[in-house]
Amino acid sequence: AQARIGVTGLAVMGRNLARNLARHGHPVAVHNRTTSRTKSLVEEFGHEGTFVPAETPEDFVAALERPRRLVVMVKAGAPTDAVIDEFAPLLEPGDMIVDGGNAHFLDTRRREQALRERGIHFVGTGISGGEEGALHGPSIMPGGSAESYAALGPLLEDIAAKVDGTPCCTHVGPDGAGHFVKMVHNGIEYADMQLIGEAYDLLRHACGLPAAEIAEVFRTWNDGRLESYLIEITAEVLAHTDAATGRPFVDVVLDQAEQKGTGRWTVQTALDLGVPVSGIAEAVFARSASGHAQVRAAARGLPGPAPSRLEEAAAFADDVEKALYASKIVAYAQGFHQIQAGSAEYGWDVDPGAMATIWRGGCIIRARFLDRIRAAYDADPALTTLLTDDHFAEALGDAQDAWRKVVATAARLGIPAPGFSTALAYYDSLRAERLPAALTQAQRDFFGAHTYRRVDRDGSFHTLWGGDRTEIPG
Ligand code: NBP
Repeated sequence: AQARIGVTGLAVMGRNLARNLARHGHPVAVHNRTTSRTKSLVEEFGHEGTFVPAETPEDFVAALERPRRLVVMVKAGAPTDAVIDEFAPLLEPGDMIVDGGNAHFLDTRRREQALRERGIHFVGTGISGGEEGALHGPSIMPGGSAESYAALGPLLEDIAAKVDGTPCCTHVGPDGAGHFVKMVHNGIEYADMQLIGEAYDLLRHACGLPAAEIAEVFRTWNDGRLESYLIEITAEVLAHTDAATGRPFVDVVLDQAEQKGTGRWTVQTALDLGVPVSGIAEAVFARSASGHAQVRAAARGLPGPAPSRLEEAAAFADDVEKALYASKIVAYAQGFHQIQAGSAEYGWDVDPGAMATIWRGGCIIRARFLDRIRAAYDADPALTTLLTDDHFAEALGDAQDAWRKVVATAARLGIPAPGFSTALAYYDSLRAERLPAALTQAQRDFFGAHTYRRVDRDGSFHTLWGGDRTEIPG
């Protein structure tokens, strides 16, 4: 055995991850179903480190030091099961299969359990940062057993992104915890992108600013508390001119956003867990709505307000910055709520502050903001919601007037801002002394005898709505 670790599945992600390992001095066995990929990797990048090419699964497994560390980077879904079925019979107790694909965490739980019965560690691992991240340092979210992390962690931490010397990799928790957290990460990414999109749209259509000027606004924001990869690339995109037409690039891109499914998984899972991730859900729905071209075409002629423009663009841009920051706090608070709910449901004991720490670099949502989240959980590891952390509560308090103005302006001018609106509604729902949920519950008791609890006495009750309306124990 000559290799410390092996990677099978050498499309963009696997190839770059293998190169990252080799560049860090770890001899890496490489294998791919179609052997030409293995050959071209070694031909093109063999000089970067020690690669041990293998044509067959048997050769690949034989090339690995024991306990074996086998990283699978194939298309998520059936291919992952096919690869596990192919390799597991060749492994021995104590060996590890690391699935770095975008698997659903419930698949990971199923696979982990099946392999655990055979003594093999299955380590479902979220890897974020795309192909550039895989090569230069991704954010890595490994699940699986603590024992497997002891053997794998140092290697993964070595190739992960670093922020202030801290690797963007930590053991998330058992079985599917890593893929769960990666899923929520992607959901938060959807929400973040939607909010940025709305901020752009408001500046464009409420103030009439050209794309290039909005790029400048985003550049300014990127020097402040919103500093992040997503804000940075937004400025780049908005400043870009289409070579063919000379128009702003953003104006020649079809306005229908696609999705691969992790945002949808996040929302589906949140529904199952009963966690309100309205910011993520609005973002997923906004992408779906954008894609329904026929419905949009049918509705295009519906009446809206008379066109008007805001005069004070600079002041409004400041308000939008505040609305964006406040809405972003809400989106992250909801995402972290989901992580804590998933952790409780599946017994993972995920440390939310550690998740903020490993998202600071390597991944798409990397941002200065995540330091604030980590600080919030450092200050109070049992924090119920991020909204009440001192820093965030103060920021929300400072932003709320502007936030309301922006949401009201969007409504008045007929500019859709579902992300900003739902974030504000969530904030106000949590603040409310009394919610109309009391009425909802009373209605439920009326039509379905679902009972209700009272504010002044313990127990559950039912009113005889169809009779003399006396109250009886429920
Ligand atoms: P793809 O998702 O395009 O998968 C291609 C790889 O899967 C090839 O190596 C292919 O082998 C292999 N494969 C397939 Br398809 N079916 C197979 C089977 N039945 N048996 C063995 N191998 C099979 O590659 P990717 O874009 O590099 O992504 C890899 C994983 O990483 C995915 O799960 C993806 O969701 C995840 N991910 C991707 C990104 C990204 O930015 N692309 C980011 C984060 C995570 P072949 O060469 O023989 O066809």
